[in-house]
Amino acid sequence: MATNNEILIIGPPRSGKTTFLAQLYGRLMDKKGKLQLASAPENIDGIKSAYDRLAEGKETESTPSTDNLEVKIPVIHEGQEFVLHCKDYGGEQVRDLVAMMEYDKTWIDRAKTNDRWILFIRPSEIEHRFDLSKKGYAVKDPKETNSPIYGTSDQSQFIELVQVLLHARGTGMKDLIDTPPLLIALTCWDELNTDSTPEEILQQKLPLFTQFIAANWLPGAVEIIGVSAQEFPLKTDEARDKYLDEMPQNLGYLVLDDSPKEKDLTRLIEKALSL
Ligand SMILES: Nc1nc2c(ncn2[C@@H]2O[C@H](COP(=O)(O)OP(=O)(O)O)[C@@H](O)[C@H]2O)c(=O)[nH]1
Ligand SMILES: [Mg+2]
Repeated sequence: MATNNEILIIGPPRSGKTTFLAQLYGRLMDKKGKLQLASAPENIDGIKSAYDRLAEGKETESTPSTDNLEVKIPVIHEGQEFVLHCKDYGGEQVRDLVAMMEYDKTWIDRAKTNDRWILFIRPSEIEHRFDLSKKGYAVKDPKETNSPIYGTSDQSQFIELVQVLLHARGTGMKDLIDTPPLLIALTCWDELNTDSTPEEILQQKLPLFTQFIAANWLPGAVEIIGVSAQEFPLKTDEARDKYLDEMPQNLGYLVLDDSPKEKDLTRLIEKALSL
C-alpha cells in the first residue's frame, strides 16, 4: 500500500514531545541535518517558546489543558515534502484515552490521514513491570504535582491507544500491519543510564506492549529507537549553566542501530520515513 507524506507524532504528557520538537526546530533552522524546513510551520508558538526557554537553559513548560493546538511542521527529505503533525494535550485529558478520542474527533482524522506514526514513550516514568497483582490499582500519589499519566497498567494504556488509532483508521488486525509503519521513540534516554538497546528497554519495561506490537506489525514496519533531546535534566542552576555553555544546538542525541549516539536529531524523522 502506498503511504502518504503525513506523519503523526503522539505521546502522553511529559513524554518529551515539546522538548524534542523545540530541539528539532533548532536543528531545522540550522540547516545542517538530513531534513530541512519546507516552509513556515503552523501554530509554532508553543514550540518557539519552548525553543526560547531552552536557549535560556530553562526546561519546557507543560501544555495547559485548554491549549490543544496542533503543530504542523513541513519538512523536506531528499527532495520530497512531508508534514509532521503533533498535537499536545493537557495532562488530564489524556488520562482516559478513549474519552480523549471521543472528545476530540480530529484525532480520528489524524489517525486516518497520517500514514506514518511516531509514538513517544518515556521509559523512566513507567512505574513497574507488568504485574497482575497491581493491575487495576492506582499506583501514583494523586497529590503529587506534575504526576505523569503513566501509572497503573501503562501497558494497557499504550495498547489501547494504538488500538483506538488503528480502529479509527479502519486498519484490521487480521494481517500483519505494514501501513501505518510505527516508530517507537523511547525518550529521555539519558535518564536510563543504560547500555541496553532500545528494543531491550521496551521489552523490559513494557513486555506486554512489546508482544502486542510484534504480534500485529510486520517486522520491517516497526522500529524502536532511543531519544535524548536534552541530554540531562534542567533542574539545578548548575545544569542550566552547563546547558547554556554547551548550547542547545549541540545537545541531544538519538540511539539508532547504525549510530549509538547520533547528534542529528532530524534522523528520527528519517527513520520514520524509511519504514
Ligand atoms: N533528562 C531529560 N529530561 C528531558 C528530556 N526531554 C525532556 N525532558 C524533561 O521532561 C519533561 C517533559 O518534557 P516536555 O517536552 O514538556 O514533554 P511533553 O509534555 O511531552 O511535551 C520536562 O521537565 C523536560 O525538561 C531529555 O532528553 N532528558
Ligand atoms: Mg508539551
